Amino acid sequence: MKVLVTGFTPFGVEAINPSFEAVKALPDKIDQAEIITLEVSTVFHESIEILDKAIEINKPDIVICVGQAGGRFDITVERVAINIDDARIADNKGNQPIDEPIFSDGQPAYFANVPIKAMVEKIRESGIPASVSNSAGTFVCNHIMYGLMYLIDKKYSNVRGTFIHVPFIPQQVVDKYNAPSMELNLITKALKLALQAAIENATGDIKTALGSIC
Ligand code: PCA
Repeated sequence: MKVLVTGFTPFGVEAINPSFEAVKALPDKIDQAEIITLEVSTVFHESIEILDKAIEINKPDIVICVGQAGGRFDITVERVAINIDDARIADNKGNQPIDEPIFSDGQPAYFANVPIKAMVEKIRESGIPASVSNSAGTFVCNHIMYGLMYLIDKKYSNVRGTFIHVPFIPQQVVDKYNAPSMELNLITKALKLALQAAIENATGDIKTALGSIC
């Protein structure tokens, strides 16, 4: 089995992106699965093109894209991606789409097709806070998750995947008042556990109450 794991380049005012820092620290193998890592630019559409090429070349069974969610305190495994770009800030090439569909021939939304609850439970069992998220936002992270699930729908029907958001690491919040952070080694450990759960629970998710009440 092959697993492709991507992280993003730094964006906005940040000099570092904990997603790729954690991804590049992953081992080459988890159980019997080969782990392939890739840094993706925080740029609308270009990110999906890079991902598409990487899937074509590496032929992974599972694809997990990872990104920074500054302000979240825990590891969040995303359930759904929506067909909209609505950027509050520009991406790394100055693009700032507002209320534009990602693919005009795509579904309004796609659900993750890996066992997200098994992934969350496995992380929590090791004492690291994690939850299911029902929104990946409307910036480049939702964009690449939507792109991944669109590509799976249109081209790579045997691939399974989702997106995982990770918090800031401590060095990013030194000058931010009251902002949560998580040690990089814990983020890497959580990603490893999430990948393990995705590899182990290939055929389906577990039934456990991890929904949210607003
Ligand atoms: N986080 C951003 C885009 C890149 C990243 O790491 C997001 O949540 O959309």
